[in-house]
Amino acid sequence: MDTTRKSLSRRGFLQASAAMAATAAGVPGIKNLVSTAHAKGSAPQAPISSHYTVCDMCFNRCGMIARVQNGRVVKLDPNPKFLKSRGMICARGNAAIEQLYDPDRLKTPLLRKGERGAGSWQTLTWDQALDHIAEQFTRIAEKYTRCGIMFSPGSDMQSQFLNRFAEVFGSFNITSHETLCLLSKNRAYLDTFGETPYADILYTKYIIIAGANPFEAIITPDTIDLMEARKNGCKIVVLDPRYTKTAALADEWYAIRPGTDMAFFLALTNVIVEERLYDPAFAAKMLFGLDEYTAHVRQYTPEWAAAECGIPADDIRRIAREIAAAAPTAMVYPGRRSSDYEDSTQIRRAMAIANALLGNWDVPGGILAAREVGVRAPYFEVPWYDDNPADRIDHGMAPGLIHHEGSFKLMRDAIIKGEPYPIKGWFTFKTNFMQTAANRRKTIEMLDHLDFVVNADIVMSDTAWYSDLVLPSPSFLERNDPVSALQGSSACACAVWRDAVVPAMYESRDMLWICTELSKRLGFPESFNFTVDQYRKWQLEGIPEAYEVIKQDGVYYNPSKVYGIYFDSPLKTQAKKIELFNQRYAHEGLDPMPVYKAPRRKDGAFRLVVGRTAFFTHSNTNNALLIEFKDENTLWMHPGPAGRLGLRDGERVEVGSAAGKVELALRLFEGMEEGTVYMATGFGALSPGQPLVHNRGASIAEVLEDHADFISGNMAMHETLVTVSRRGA
Ligand SMILES: Nc1nc2c(c(=O)[nH]1)N[C@H]1C(S)=C(S)[C@@H](COP(=O)(O)OP(=O)(O)OC[C@H]3O[C@@H](n4cnc5c(=O)[nH]c(N)nc54)[C@H](O)[C@@H]3O)O[C@H]1N2
Ligand SMILES: Nc1nc2c(c(=O)[nH]1)N[C@H]1C(S)=C(S)[C@@H](COP(=O)(O)OP(=O)(O)OC[C@H]3O[C@@H](n4cnc5c(=O)[nH]c(N)nc54)[C@H](O)[C@@H]3O)O[C@H]1N2
Ligand code: SF4
Ligand SMILES: [Mo]
Repeated sequence: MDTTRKSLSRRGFLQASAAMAATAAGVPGIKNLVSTAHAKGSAPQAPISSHYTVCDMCFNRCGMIARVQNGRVVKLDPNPKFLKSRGMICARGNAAIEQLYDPDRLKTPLLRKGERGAGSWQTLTWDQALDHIAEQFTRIAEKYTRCGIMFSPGSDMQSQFLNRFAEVFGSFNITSHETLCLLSKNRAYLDTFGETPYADILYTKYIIIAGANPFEAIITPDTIDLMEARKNGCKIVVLDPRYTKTAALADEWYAIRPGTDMAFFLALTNVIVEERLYDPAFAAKMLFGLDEYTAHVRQYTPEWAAAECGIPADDIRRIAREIAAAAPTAMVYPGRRSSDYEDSTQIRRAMAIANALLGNWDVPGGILAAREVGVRAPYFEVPWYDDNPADRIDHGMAPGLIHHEGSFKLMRDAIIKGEPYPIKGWFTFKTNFMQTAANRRKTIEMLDHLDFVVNADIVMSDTAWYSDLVLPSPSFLERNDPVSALQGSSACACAVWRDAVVPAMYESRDMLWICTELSKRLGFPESFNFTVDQYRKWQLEGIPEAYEVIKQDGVYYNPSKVYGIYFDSPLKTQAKKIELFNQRYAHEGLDPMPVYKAPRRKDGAFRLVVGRTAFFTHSNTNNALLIEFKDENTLWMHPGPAGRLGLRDGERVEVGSAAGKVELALRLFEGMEEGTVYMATGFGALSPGQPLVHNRGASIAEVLEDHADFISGNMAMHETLVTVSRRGA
C-alpha cells in the first residue's frame, strides 16, 4: 500500500484556496468569479469550472459547489441555494479534497491471503472479484439459505442499491449504522407522536438540550439555526456530563449524572401537570392519557429528581415554569444519536412527553413532522424463496425492533450463537463496525463464525482489514448518485442528486455498477437494468419539474406548507392522539408510561460516555488536513477523582471494562461530571492502511461493552463502567 503522503498540508490548502480563480463553466446560475492573482496582473491561470455536488463527509449532505482546475478539484464552496445547510460547509466538508486525493485510498480489489487481519493481500481484477463474490454467495445460499448472508449498507445515496440487491437476492438480514445511532429516539417519538420529528429550532424561544451536542455534532440546519436562535434571544439549557461547546454557549449548563435524564424530565413534567402549566384546549384535543400521566408523575417530585440527577430541585422547578411560559414556542430538543442506555427509548419518551405537554406540535418553534418531498422509491419485484427462514435473524429479540433496520448488536449475538439459524456471509458497504460498534472483540468473534466477508470502502478501514475481499469505492466527488430526499427541518425539505465532479480514480467502482455486475452473475439481471439517470427520473415521476430545477440550482425545494398541517389530522398512533400513555406498551407488558430506573453504579468505577468532535466524522480520522486539529485521543477525567487516584494530567493510563482494556494519555478537565470519563472515537486503528491513526491513541470500541436498548434493540453505548489506573500499576 502506498503510504507516502504528497497531498497538501493545511497551510498549503488554505493558500491554494485563497489564490484560486473560479469561472462558472458547468454550472448555470453561478456568477463568474475572478482570480485575485489574475486581477493583480500575474500570469493567467488555467480556467476553473464549477460543479454542483452534495457533501458526503457526513450524513447531512450539505450543498456544495466544487471548483475544478486542470482536472483536479481545487476548492469546495457552499451552494448558497441550499437552504438545509444555510450556505455553510464545515471543516470536514472542506477536507473532502484530502479524502479524494488521499494516498491511502484503496486502488484495486484485494483478496485476503493468510489469516484475517494479518495483512497479506492479492490484487484481483474486477472480473475475478465479482466472480468470487458470486461463487461465495451461491455456495452460502445453497448450504444456509439466502438469509445466510447479512448486508450492511452504510449511510450513502447508493445504499438503496445494495438494499435492493439484498432483497432480490433473498436475504431479510439487512442492517445499517442506524442501529448504532438514532433508533431509540425514533422509536420513542413514533410511539408518542406517531412520527419521527424535526425541530423548528430557528424560531424557538426556549430549548432544553439533553444528550446532544449540536455545536460539535453538526446537524444541518439545527446547528446553524441554534446559533441564530441564540442571537435572537432563545434561552438554551444544556444537560450534559461534559462541558461541551454547546454547554459553553448555553445560558445554563448542568453536569447531569449520566443515565438520570429521565428523572429530570419526569420531575419537569410533574411541575407542569401539578401547576397546570399546559394549554387545556390543546391537552383536551391532542393528548391521550393525561389523567393517568398526572397520577403517574406525582411520585417524581423535583426534590426526588435532584437526589438522582444532581440538578437542584429549585432549578428543575424554575426551568419547568420558564419553558412552560415560553410554550408552545419552546422545546426539548429531540436529539439524534440515542444509542445510550438500555432504557433509552423510555428516556426519550419522557422527553417526547415533555414536548407534548408544551403543546409545541406542528407550530413555529416546535416539533414538526417530516414533510413529503415527493421523491419516491421505484417499485421492483421481490422474489419469494421457499427455503428461507420465516424472518430476520433478530426477529422478536426486541419488542420495538424497527423491522427494516434490525439490531446489529442482537444480530451479532445471534450469529455468534448460531441461533435461530446460521449466518455465514457479510457484505458491508461504507460502514466500519469494527470501530463504531461497541465491543470490537465481539465483532472479531462474529467474524470467526463467518466464511466470507466482503467490504466496499474508500480506504483500508479496520472492517476492511478484517475482511476477505475488499472493493475500492469512488469517493462522493467521483460518482453519479440517485436522488435523495433530505429533511433537516421540515422548512427545508428538498431533493438533490450528485453528479461526478471528476472521473472515478484508480479501479474504484460505485455500488450501482457492482450490483449490476453481480446481478448478471447471480441470475437476476432484470433487477438492475437501468442507468442512474433513468432511476432518477423514476424517483421524480411525482415531481417532474424537479429534474430541471436540480440541474439548474443543485437542489429542489418542495414549496409546501410548513406548519399546522397535521393539527387537524389524526395522528398515526393507536389512540390517534399524542400518547402519554402507550396502550401497545401496556398490551405487550412494557411500561406504558416511563418508569425511572436508576443507572448501575459501582464503587471506584467511572461511566464511559461517547460523543463526537467537530472535526471528525466517526472513524473517518485518517485525513491529513483534519488530523492537524487533533492527532490522538485522550481520556477526559475530572481532576477531583484523578487526584484521589494519584493520576496526573498527561500521564498514560489503563482503562479497563468487562469488554477490554486500552491505554492512552489522561486529560484532566474541570468540565466533567466527577463519575464520568470520555474519549473520542476513531483512534487506535488496527489497520496499517490508516497510518495517521494506526495504533495512535486508543479505540473506544475495544472498551465499550455491548448492551442494547431493551425496546428498540439500538446499541446502548453508555452502559460501560470502567476502572482507570496508572499504566502498569
Ligand atoms: N464509540 C462510538 N461509537 C459510535 C458512535 C460514537 O459517537 N462513538 N456513534 C454512533 C453513530 S451515531 C453512528 S451514525 C455510527 C456510524 O457508524 P459508521 O457508519 O460505521 O461510521 P463511519 O466511521 O463514518 O464509517 C464509514 C466508513 O465508510 C467509509 N467511507 C467514507 N466515504 C465513503 C464512500 O464514499 N464510499 C465508501 N464505500 N466508503 C466510504 C469510511 O472510510 C469508513 O470506513 O457510529 C456509532 N458508533
Ligand atoms: N462533527 C461531527 N458531526 C456529526 C457527526 C460526527 O461524527 N462528527 N455525526 C453525526 C451523527 S451520525 C449523529 S447521530 C449526530 C449526533 O449528534 P449528538 O447526539 O448531538 O452527538 P453526541 O456527540 O453523541 O452527543 C451526545 C452528548 O451526550 C452527552 N451525554 C452522555 N451521557 C449523557 C447522559 O446520560 N445525559 C445527558 N444529558 N447527556 C449525556 C455526551 O457527553 C455528548 O456530549 O451528529 C452528527 N454530526
Ligand atoms: S456538516 Fe460538514 S461534513 Fe457534514 S455534510 Fe455538511 S459540510 Fe459535509
Ligand atoms: Mo449517527
